[in-house]
Amino acid sequence: MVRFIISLLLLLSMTITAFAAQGQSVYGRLHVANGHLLASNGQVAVLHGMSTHGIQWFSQFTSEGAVKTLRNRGANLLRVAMYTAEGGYISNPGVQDKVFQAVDRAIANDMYAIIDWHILSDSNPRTNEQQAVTFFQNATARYGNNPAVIYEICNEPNGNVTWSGDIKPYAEHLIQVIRQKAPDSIIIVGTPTWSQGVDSAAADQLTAANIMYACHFYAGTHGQWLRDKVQAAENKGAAIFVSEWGTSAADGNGGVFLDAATQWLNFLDQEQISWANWSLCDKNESSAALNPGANPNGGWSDSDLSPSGKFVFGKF
Ligand code: DCB
Repeated sequence: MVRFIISLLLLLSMTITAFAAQGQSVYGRLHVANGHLLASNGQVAVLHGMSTHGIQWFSQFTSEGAVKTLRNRGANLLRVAMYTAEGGYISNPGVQDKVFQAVDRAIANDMYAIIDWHILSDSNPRTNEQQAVTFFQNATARYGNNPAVIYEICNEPNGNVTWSGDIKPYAEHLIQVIRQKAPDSIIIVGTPTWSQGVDSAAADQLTAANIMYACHFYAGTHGQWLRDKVQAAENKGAAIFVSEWGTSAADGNGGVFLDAATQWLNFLDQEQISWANWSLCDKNESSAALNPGANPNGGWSDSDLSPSGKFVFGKF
């Protein structure tokens, strides 16, 4: 009986160690090996957190108080989504200052930060490739090889865009740019069809080190068929990062689909795949984690959290 209880406790503490939100001070420099994201000590690192909505619209939810609250609720990851179109960097490059401010706050709170070049309506990453080069030169001039910073070079390629013809050559170019100042940082590469085409990336992988491939899902739209694709990609040695997912349908609204989301998170836990949820904002849409009018300075109680936010904040 005593032995049983001891082994139960041991199992419990192992589970907690495996899934607790360890900060950068514990995990240290991340690297990719054998299709997994690993901490500096070689154990699997699991990052759980939130993506901002478009930083050109919702930077107020990356205030010092907001980021601290996110950390206190257990997140160890903040993804900063900088749209390229829709009033983002292409028409307003000054928006990068909002990105850097948010990233600085994540680092100050012992979190990892993803800098996301959020292509969407500009579906092909090659469309604004030169601007991407400039932006990532700026970002790496500021953060370089900082172990807390992860570079995501193309959110969701979509439309008539292929892995081998468009995304892979774009990635090879941007990796070479980023590597000049950030030789070891993790780089996440988006995949075709709104980052669901992990199969085409896995079939024709990049040869650079410390590369991960994005899989994005929305629980009301994408189900078992996409988990099967992730599993198959992992079986080919591709490292997967769910850098964006929602409890809603793919348009960011509808639902929320919490049973389907639970199935997804169980799968991600089992595979020890890291994730960031869309999104940390108070927009009147079901994927938003905060209720409309939530305080930008953080300190949110459960009544400030939307049904999606309550669910997701309970999973960090
Ligand atoms: C992705 C985008 C993200 C988008 C969410 C939800 O797009 F990365 O930018 O966010 O998923 O659609 C939404 C916001 C809205 C905003 C809109 C446009 O929640 O408030 O108005 O962006 O800026 C996806 C993901 C998957 C699919 C389609 C889209 N899909 N999409 O599988 O069909 O068309 O935006």
